[in-house]
Amino acid sequence: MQRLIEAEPAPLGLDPARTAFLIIDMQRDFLEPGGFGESLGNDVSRLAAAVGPCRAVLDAARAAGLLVLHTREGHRPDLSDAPPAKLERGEPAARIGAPGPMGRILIRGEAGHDIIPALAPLPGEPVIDKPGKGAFYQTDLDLMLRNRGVDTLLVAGVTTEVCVHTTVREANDRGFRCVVLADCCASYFPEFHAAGLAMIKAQGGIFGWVSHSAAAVAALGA
Ligand code: TIU
Repeated sequence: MQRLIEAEPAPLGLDPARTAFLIIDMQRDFLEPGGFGESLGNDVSRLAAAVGPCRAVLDAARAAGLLVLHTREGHRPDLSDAPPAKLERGEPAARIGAPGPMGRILIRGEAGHDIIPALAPLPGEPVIDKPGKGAFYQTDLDLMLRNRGVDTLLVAGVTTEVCVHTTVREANDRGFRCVVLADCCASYFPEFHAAGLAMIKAQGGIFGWVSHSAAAVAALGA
């Protein structure tokens, strides 16, 4: 059954059977002190506002039977999937792979790499481990979405202008309609969050739509 979600630049029709909720990198490494985000010099408390709205949409998406997918940015313990150009940035003691209070920074299997407990995946919900900022790069996300007949993505996560933006740009070029839920995303830089959302919906929705959690919950519950 077709639903309508309030969005900018215009409302968008969506079929729950062809819509997925994609939650990007809501990991301890980005949201909690002692992880990758803080190692880059960021105030990680700025991301907390996205958790509640994200949880509300997650509950609605599960109730509506949407495909829910979670992504995590991170690397193999031997760093063989991490480009040198990514590894060599930052203070040596705080680089990817360095030890921290939540284990080695941005490494798969470490505590910091986990999704935060409030948004923990349920058994059966795909978790996509990605080595880059975009969720399509070197992953099987595209295959999973096409196998399920998905054409529309509701997108949440962090950070707005980095992994959310990169993923939405990748998805748009692959033919997916992306609705970015503004209050379910966050950035260490409020001005980048605002500009990132503005860029998506400008020019008639040049690479997507922007909406918010209440509109998504309303559309999914209708
Ligand atoms: N640093 C920053 O803003 N973001 C990232 O490094 N990765 C994601 O956005 N997930």
